[in-house]
Amino acid sequence: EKGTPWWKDAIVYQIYPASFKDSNSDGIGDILGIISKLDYLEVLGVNALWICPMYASPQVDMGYDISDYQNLHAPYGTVADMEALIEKAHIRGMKVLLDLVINHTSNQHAWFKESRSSKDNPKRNWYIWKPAKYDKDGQRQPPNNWRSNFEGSVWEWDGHTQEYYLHLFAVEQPDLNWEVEETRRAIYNEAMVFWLEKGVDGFRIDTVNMYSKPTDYPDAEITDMGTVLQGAGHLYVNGPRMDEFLNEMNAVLSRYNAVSVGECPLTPDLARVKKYVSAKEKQLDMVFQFDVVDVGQGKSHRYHTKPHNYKLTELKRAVLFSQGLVSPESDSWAAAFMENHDQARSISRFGNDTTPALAIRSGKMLAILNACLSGTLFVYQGQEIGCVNLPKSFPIEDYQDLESRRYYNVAEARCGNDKEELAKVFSVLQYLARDHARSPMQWESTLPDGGFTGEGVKPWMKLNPFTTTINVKQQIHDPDSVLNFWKQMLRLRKNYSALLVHGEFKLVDFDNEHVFSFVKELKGQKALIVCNFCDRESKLPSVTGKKQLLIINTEGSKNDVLNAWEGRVYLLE
Ligand code: ISL
Ligand code: CA
Repeated sequence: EKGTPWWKDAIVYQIYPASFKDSNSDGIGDILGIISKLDYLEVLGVNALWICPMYASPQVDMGYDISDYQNLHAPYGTVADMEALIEKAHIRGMKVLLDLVINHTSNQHAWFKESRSSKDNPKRNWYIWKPAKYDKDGQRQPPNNWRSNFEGSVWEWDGHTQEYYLHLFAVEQPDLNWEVEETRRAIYNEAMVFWLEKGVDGFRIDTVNMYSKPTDYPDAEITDMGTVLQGAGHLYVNGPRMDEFLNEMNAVLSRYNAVSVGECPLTPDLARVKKYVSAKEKQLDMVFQFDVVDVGQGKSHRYHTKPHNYKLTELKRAVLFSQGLVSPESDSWAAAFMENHDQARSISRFGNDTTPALAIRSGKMLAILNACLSGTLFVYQGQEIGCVNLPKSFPIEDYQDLESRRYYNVAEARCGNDKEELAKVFSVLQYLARDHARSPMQWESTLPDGGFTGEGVKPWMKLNPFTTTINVKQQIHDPDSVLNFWKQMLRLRKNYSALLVHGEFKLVDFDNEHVFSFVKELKGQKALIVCNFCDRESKLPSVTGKKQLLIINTEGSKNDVLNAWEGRVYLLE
């Protein structure tokens, strides 16, 4: 439709630079590697890229700890390589989004080095410093009981200046102080304008709802017994000055007509989400809500759960929540996704990865579900070939993510000799760890390189051993592959974009715990989507009217009976 911004119909492919493609056989993915795969991405049918942090960084948190916004992590390449990538993507009509990480920097950033150098340094208040508290025994205590996202307190003691600084994530990721206008201006200029001037089309904005903290830093109520530190996310997200900060940032973005996708954890409040993404509010174009990816995760801590511990109706309710943002009457917009670099593989979570045949079938069914959701669609690298989680035989020593490792270490200390308890902890990581998404892209069947790096070269993280059976090379010429099914689905999404991208989403037969069915509707046009989330056959829900089958992921011999993990899309007349 005329006047619709490009990003509404975009299909965005998320790239994790370390693990996408290594062009020079040092075992680490790089920008030239991405350039070498633009053909592949174009043929797949994506028309925008989101590149995870490629900036200079000590890599404590895989680049989400930035030490210089205007340089690249040397193994990834140079600023000139980025300019080449932007240019080459644009020639193909592909947009480029970068990851904007501005809630915190690395502790190696020049700003933090200055800030920590003395209490009267002009940049002292660019970060959040607080004096110690002392308990009744005169012991030094941090200002409050908040637990960081990567275990331990959010407060780190600095012996040099005798104060604590705040880090909601790792110790090496000190939080910037957004209360200071000079700091905000520096962020906009150094992290945003620099890259906007180079032609990037927008940003995925990391932890966008954490900039405005409650200035009194209250203790969190105790919900996690047995530990002093408490999850406090609900206290530091969506704080009092968020609207103001985002309006200010939006003014910078709109000078360049750039799109914004804010990462928005811990926000189950629809009114708050609507305000973030309503066009007239001039805050963000869309946000990543966590409702879908949080399904099956623990409430007080994401890993305090059991594998496959959720009901299909929970997944439906989560999908409905963000789908409700898209309708012809509203000026808000949604982002649809089931995977990213922080989540395990969707087939292993919501499909069935226990046999290759079921993994393929459920992977195609999830492609149907994803590609029929309204809003802007995001696909994570490897999702298009049906990647599954690392196998059970993949040892904890080969997991690389600091979140997994720290969580496991804490558990190991707690469990002592209780090997059974520790095995339970590991089973949750085998199901949910961020590592499952981060092992290198499976281009070919050969190990250890998987076509990701030079033949026989050891990659920075071990490949998923399933690369021998799940890889691009085998799928690209196989008409029945998951890859070719995704291509078909993306084509279908483009051909029926009014319905599939912009249509109104309505659940059908909500209480059904086996079949996920919904109707998409726009201006009298209607589509019906059914997905059987079940190892057994299920009945096709009855919907009145004539149905024309557009696509199915199985032979589909039986009309009103769905095979295990079967998905179908119908046009309704
Ligand atoms: O992934 C999560 C839990 O394991 C989330 O809580 C995640 O930490 C949160 O969504 C913020 O994520 C983003 O910022 C982090 C970084 O580690 C993640 O990779 C990034 O997506 C800190 O910058
Ligand atoms: Ca390399």
